[in-house]
Amino acid sequence: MAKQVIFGTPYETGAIVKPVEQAEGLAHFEVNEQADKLVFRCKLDKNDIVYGLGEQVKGINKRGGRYVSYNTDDPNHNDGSLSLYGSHNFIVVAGRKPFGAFFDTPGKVVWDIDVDDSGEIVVTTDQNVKVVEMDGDGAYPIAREFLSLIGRSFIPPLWAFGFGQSRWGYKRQRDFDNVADGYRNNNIPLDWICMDIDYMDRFIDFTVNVKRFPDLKGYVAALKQRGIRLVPIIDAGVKIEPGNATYDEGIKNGFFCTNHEGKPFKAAVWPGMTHFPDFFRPECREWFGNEYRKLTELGIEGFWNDMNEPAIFYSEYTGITNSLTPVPASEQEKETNAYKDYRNFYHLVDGRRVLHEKVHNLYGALMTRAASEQLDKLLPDRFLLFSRSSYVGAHRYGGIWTGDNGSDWDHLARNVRMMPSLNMCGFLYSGADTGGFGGNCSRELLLRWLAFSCFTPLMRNHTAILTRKQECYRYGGKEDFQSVVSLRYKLLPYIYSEFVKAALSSDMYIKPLGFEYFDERSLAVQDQLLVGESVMVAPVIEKGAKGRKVWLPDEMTEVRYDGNCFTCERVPMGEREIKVALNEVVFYIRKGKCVPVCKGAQCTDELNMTDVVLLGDGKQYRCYTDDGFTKDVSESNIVTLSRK
Ligand code: MIG
Repeated sequence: MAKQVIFGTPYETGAIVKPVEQAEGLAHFEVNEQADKLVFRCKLDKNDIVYGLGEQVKGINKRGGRYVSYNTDDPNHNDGSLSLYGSHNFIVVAGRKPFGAFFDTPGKVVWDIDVDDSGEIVVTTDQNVKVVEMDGDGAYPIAREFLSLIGRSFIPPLWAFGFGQSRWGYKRQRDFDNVADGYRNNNIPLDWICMDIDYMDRFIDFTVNVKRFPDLKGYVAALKQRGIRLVPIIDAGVKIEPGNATYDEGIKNGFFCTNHEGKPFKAAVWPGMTHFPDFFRPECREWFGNEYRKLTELGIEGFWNDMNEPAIFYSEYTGITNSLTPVPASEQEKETNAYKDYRNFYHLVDGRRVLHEKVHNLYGALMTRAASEQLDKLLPDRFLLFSRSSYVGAHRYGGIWTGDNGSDWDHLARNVRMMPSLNMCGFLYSGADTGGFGGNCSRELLLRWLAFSCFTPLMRNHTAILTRKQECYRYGGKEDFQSVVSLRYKLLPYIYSEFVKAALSSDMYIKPLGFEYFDERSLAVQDQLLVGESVMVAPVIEKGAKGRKVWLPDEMTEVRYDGNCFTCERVPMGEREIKVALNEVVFYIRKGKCVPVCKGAQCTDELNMTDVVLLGDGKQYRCYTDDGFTKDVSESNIVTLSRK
């Protein structure tokens, strides 16, 4: 049962969609009201595990660190960083008396979780916050109750579960042809290619550089014939330039965030000086969302929203900021200039001027909502949409990627640990930049990362401008890449089914092992996960490793895919040392469960998802299938497959 206590007059974030009973006071936290903040304290038992916080660094178990919910563009983050691109204020304390807590505020929240073995959680917010507490029989049922409170996850079309290729630096049609040809000619499957900022006319949203794309509409159609979709980027800032239709209309209607004087606030991002749309206003969301029409009319069916923390290079007040000069971890507690800018502009919320800082964490989420609500009207079928910045609730409107990471093994490990936390907070359609954004990705790292991303709903290879070319076919020995990426397509009947079933039943798609196995090893493991109801993954995430140690909490079927066939072997409970070659992916099927696999294809349009074989020792599998794009996603599309 969930109960809530409201302190002050918090801004309604829209995160929770079900009615929650009011309580007299909090059951798990002691509250201390100070002049300008609220401090919540909760004692931890020695063995309590603290799960949650979505897009955050460190472990699946959050004990031993400070975390700050304050959406931040930090391309150089590491395990000492305090804030990333999204804020997901939900935790579950699992132990003798499990409970969950959601601190619902669009402002900053500071979490000190057993820092220096303090044995307590200290949560600091401003005076206005809604706190929802949930009791339950364990971490998993509590997380599921939370998911039911925040509403159904966004469900993209099937092609969005195919493999995507991206690079900041693709400019003209030729570059996209090269990617399409590179994948098709090398028989490595591909479903979509991202268009980064260079497709636009001088980085102006909703424009297309016609020199680079003389006939984008024709080109979109031609690529679609080959089973490849184009997914353009949209940035938050609108270029200040009379004649830019989006700017003109925004000015005419007063749709932009304002400065102290009530004039549109100016900040520089990629297009130069811009104004930020005031997504807090419904009429502004409708207007901005409708602008996507300029691209859907050309046949575009998917978008990614960027720079919506919002990221600011410099502003009319504060000069150069952190986006161009990253703040070293040691100095992160000092304020950056972007943070100062957040005190320099305002939103209009229900007719009242509200300082951005107070509602900061909702900005990107509301951009996603703006796009999603209108795309839903503009397009007959499901669409792909994912955002960089987010807050709980935005998961109903789109997915997220985890922002700028790096081409190193730490980031792969962090991706693994972050996935279950994101799922707890609603973000089922998520994933990291596979291969890493900053830096040069080695062949080995890319193959290992792809082998893990095979299981994340969003599977996209993305990298920054000036880094080593990171498309799979750029590396020697293409057979290894064919093997790993084709596994994704063979697994799609399972991945798609498990994703949709999780969305429809307020469930997680990726879980910590400790949500279903309660032995000491399973509760402690940080590099193995449960994927859907049948699979456990144990990815190789160590440089130079020929394999790894795997903890089996139960007897399972070990499945090895090497590009030719699946080899299955029953393996006993306990620790196991396995070898995994670079062309292989090894995963486990739980006792009594099965996984449907199909033949695979070069793209989802060509995939036959009904002709499947069941792996594992289970008798039956509940398989979700539809045409891949219908908006009518329902339980009635689930069929029970039985082993012949
Ligand atoms: O300031 O559009 O996170 O994925 O390639 C960088 C260029 C802006 C940041 C995104 C990244 C994207 C890049 N963008």
